[in-house]
Amino acid sequence: MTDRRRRSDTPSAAALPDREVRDVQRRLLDHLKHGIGKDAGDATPHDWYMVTARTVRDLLVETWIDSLRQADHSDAKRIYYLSLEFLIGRSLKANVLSTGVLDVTCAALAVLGQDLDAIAEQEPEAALGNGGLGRLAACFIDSMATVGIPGMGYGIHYHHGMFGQVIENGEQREMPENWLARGNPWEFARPEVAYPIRFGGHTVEYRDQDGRPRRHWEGGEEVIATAYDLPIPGFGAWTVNNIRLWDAKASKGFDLARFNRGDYIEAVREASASETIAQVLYPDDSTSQGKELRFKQEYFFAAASLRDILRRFLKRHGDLARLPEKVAVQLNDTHPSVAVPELMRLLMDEHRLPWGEAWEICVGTFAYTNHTLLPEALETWPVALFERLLPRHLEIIYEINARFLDDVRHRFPGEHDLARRVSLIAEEPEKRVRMAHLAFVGSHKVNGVARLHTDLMRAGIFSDLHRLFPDRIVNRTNGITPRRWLNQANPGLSGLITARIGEAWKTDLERLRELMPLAEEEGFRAAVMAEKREAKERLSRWLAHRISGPLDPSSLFDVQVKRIHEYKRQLLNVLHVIHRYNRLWAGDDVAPRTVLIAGKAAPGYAMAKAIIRLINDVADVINRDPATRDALKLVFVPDYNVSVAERIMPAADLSQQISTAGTEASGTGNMKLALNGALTIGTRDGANIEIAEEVGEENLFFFGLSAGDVERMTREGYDPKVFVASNPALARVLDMISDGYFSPSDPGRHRPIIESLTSGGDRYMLCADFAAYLEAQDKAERLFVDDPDDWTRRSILTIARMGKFSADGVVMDYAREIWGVQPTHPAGALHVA
Ligand code: B1H
Repeated sequence: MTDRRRRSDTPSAAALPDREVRDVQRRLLDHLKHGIGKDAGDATPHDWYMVTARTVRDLLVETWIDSLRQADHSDAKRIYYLSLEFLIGRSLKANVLSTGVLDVTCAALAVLGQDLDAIAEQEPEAALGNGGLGRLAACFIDSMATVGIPGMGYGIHYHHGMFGQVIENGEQREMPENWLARGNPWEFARPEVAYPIRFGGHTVEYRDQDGRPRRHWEGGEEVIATAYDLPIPGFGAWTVNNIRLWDAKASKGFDLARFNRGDYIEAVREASASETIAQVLYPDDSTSQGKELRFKQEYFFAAASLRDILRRFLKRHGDLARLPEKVAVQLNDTHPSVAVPELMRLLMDEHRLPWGEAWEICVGTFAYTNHTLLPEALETWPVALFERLLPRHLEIIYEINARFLDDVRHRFPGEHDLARRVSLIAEEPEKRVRMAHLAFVGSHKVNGVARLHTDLMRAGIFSDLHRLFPDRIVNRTNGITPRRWLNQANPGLSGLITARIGEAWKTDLERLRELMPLAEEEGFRAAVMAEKREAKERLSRWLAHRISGPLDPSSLFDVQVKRIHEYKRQLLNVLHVIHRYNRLWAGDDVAPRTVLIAGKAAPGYAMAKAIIRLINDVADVINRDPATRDALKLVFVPDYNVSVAERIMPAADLSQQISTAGTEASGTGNMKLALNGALTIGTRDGANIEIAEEVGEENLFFFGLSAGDVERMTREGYDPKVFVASNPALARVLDMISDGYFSPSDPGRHRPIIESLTSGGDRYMLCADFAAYLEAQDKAERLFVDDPDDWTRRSILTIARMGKFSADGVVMDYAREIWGVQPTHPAGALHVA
């Protein structure tokens, strides 16, 4: 056990006892023979992946069972993170690093003629999420395990995760994703954990033994929720936590009567229809589509999770009044917020608690994280849909609302409009349930994900609710796990850091501050610069198969990677690229630059897809132009996902975080890039503001309108045309796109994009920020070219000051202030042991 926990960063087979290597080798061959039925001569690369994963999983299992048993037997409060998304990515490398068996695994594989890096490429992505929200959930589970919080994630066992993106003729095409096609070696099926989940039916009133009126939900159809468990080891594998994903099974395999009548197909069809619930992740980031299947997914997983949580609680504790003392349930956005009326239903209808007691338990147990203020992303569900699928929940929501609004009217008698504004039900244009209001009143804490975002919650969409519950909204700025995003993604830089300050930073990121004096050391700067260069070359080699033409690793790597959305302003980035292209043509002296953009567009989001097409069309023209191609390259990297992110983050010089101020709740890619030494060019938005506070505003390039400016300009009337008219460079760029310079075979192709700016009102104020953006870009470039040494010094200072954004510290803050628990081994403790 202790041997296994000896961590290692870099393969150093020389120091390994033969016995250990032989042991791992024997385990690999055992799995190959007994699990796959082959010997080494016949094994495919995928076979090697499966057996390596199984071998590593074996190492996790002991600690996992220990952790589960310990949590079961201890009286400690349990934390449940309910999320419709867990964007896990690949697990092999992460688990090898967490269990500390990198060197011995590499050595054992080498003896068998295999290479761990190549094997790791065989693993399909667990892409059970869209973007930041889903990745945050995955980072939090990693951190909870690392700091020893007995936490568990609950989600859906999607058969198809995030679609694969291919670019054809410059356009995004979605490819179905099938990560489970060849089996998932990390998961454990738990068919014995199964709960019937009801949809439809009706409610009935009856009198209980004491003659009290009670309500009961019956009828409709039932779908069985059954569990799959994914062990997630913390670093050092002292605690291994669990993500439990629910799959849907038909409650009755066949309708026997139909089957006997000979209607075989119809009997099976009904069974498979209920199983569609877990089929596919909704690929929509930041918009709520309002589809019935999505509504069913939300209830299905929230209900199964609560059933499981209550079963576990009741095994140890009889008294449901103690639920908030022993259980915390974090709602990752409003997607699981139907859990609020579901818990009320369970407590009242099944456990016979009176309303007041049940409500107190609910509010004490739940907390809700808000991730967006964009109106199109705020979930509301038609009352009619509730009526049809969850009639009992609608009754409960009405009752919550009635009691809540009574209280509001009582406290603020003169304010007649207040009740309408805070109501859980929107009346216009059709009656809908406001899920954010439901989650808000049903939780004891509601958090935003960066300080500005939280401030805007208080001042904007939740201002009335904030007045009613002044202590409820708190801020918890997002964080990332340094294990995946530095240690795993960037072994070169990690090794360099560890060689100078030891490896304590991996579980205590504030320790990176010890790098600050090294920023002044010429030798260290040179080494960091060499690592960056190496990472850029690595990325270029990998990209060579995917795009045409090599990249120039000495050029400035300018990176914008994130979902494609108008508010994130990839379009502003492209406008700048075209402007540089014009300057090159004009003979201006501009430094060589490689602009990398990656991200997926929601399949139904036409403007986002149009922007991808524009990026590719612009790339096509400028990358081919012999007059400019040595100095400017634009690359759209297809199929952005967690693994691609791991390749890009280490190679970036400049990190573009250019959303319109007030629109990006936090951002987490901004943290990943900065932790890998990229300097940020960005707006005063989301977590950018706090990153600047940490790394020093002099070490990044802020530009443009603040959230306050945006708000004021909107109020006073914003006219993009004024900015176009006064900026010939901008006008020229817009004209080129509009006139078909980048789409000569179809000159009108990109006109709608430009019209959205000029006549469409430019909702995200690109025109207003254009000039300031160019200036910031020039400033960044001058530093990069004129004083690369100073650039690197700033880059080191940036890395050194990113400690605040470790998800470890973030989950510890959640633990102390929202969940009311103390981590068992806080950051750094691993190294005292
Ligand atoms: C974020 C979402 C989101 N905010 C709806 N909202 C979805 C909304 O499937 N849906 O319906 C899916 C996702 N995602 C992101 O959360 C924010 O835009 C980022 O700024 C933030 O960093 C991230 C994590 O908090």
